[in-house]
Amino acid sequence: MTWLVQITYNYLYQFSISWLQLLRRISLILSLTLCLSFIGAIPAMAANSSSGLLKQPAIEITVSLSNAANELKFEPNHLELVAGKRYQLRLNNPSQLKHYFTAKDFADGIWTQKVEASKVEIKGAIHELELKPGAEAEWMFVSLKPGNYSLRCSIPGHTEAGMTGEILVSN
Ligand SMILES: [Cu+2]
Repeated sequence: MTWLVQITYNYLYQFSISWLQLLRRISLILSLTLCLSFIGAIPAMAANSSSGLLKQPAIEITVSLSNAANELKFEPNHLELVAGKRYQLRLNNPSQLKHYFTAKDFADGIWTQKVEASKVEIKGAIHELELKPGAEAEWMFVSLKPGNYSLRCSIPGHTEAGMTGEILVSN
């Protein structure tokens, strides 16, 4: 009789071990899947953009980098965008100095369709644009990630002189 108990016990013990291993495996697979789907979220949003978000008419925004009086400021220096909308950001530099439109964190949270400047079209990730005196550029993008981002001109001394701004992307 005892041997039967022993066998049953062994069987149950082994069964519970393999059950535990199975559970562990399932949770590992689950967390891996969650991890992968999280990593895949941004490209998935971008892929979504190509079908739906990119078809919506672009909202035009014009920003001047400095002005004819060479004042070190963006005009306007406060931009308000809405996540999931398509934008055409028109940049121009009416001054006699070169300036930068630098907004790295903002650029990380958008999906750039293209940047167009003097018959050249640039595609891919863009974080900063340099505009020489009299230059114009057009940045087409879809804003994705809500947040409050800082904008600045990265020419030495310009940020310090107040050539800064903020870009608010709301939900
Ligand atoms: Cu500047």
